[in-house]
Amino acid sequence: MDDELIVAAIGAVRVLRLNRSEKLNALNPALLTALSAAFGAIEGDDTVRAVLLTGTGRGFCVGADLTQNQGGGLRDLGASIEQMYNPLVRRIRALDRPVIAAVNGVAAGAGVNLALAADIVLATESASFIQAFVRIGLIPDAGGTWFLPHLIGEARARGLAMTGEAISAQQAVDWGMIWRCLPDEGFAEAAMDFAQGMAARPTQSLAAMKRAFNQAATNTLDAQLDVERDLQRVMGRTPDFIEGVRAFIEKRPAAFTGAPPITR
Ligand code: T3D
Repeated sequence: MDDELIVAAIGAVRVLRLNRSEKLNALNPALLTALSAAFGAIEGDDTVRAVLLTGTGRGFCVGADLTQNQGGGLRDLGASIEQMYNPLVRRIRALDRPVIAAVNGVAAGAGVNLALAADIVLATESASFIQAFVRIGLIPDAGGTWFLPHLIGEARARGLAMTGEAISAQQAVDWGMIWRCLPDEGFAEAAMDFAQGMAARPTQSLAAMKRAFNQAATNTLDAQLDVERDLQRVMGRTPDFIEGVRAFIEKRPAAFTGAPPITR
């Protein structure tokens, strides 16, 4: 099958739709390879100003395809994580464009953590999030042991990981794990509208925010103040800053282009 991932360009939004609905979009090597290729293509394409990651059917993604482990033989899970999952999470975090995960249904295992790697997570109200790893004797991977305590604190992180209990989309919002829960009806359209809105924002500023937030996780306040100074210096040279100020003075909406900083 060669359509495990459906890739579509809608305006400046690149839509990546996981497409193994019969398996709730479980990740097999073909799908992981397609995701990697899709992000590689986005990295080299400045016309893309936002990425929307979502799934087909009633699931978003239920993590690794467990049928790979059937038969009793030992697989090197570390190799799979090193070659497939970790590069993907690093790519999403490092991408200089916003990534929006639209969680259209159940998310489990690495599927949850793939969503949490995104900059903004939207979920349909009937979606649920399950750190299912403990149910099969694993630990949260794809960044789970890092994302969870940072987003929701140690107590909830450990509780979710160690019990494997599901939480609803609304609970995920209430705990600060995701950005917003939206009605099931019209979810796909609402997520697309949101992504289009992100694509119309000042792309360079969003990219610089990602860089700053990535560094903030390990920096002292002192070091982070320097990071902000340096990034803001660059932002001050972007056409979108000039346009943003002009639009404010002229009392009209800004028309951002995402163009790079002026170097002269
Ligand atoms: O490379 C590596 O292996 C290392 C990386 C590991 C990272 C991981 O993500 S490990 C964790 C993997 N994920 C899970 O453990 C979740 C397993 N799935 C479930 O627990 C349940 O499916 C759900 C609670 C998520 C949903 O339950 P339900 O009742 O709504 O659906 P279902 O009937 O269980 O699933 C529907 C179909 O999807 C079913 O197929 P069938 O019987 O109709 O042919 C089911 O087998 C399949 N499916 C669901 N999850 C997976 C899967 N097939 C393969 N792998 C899955 N992870």
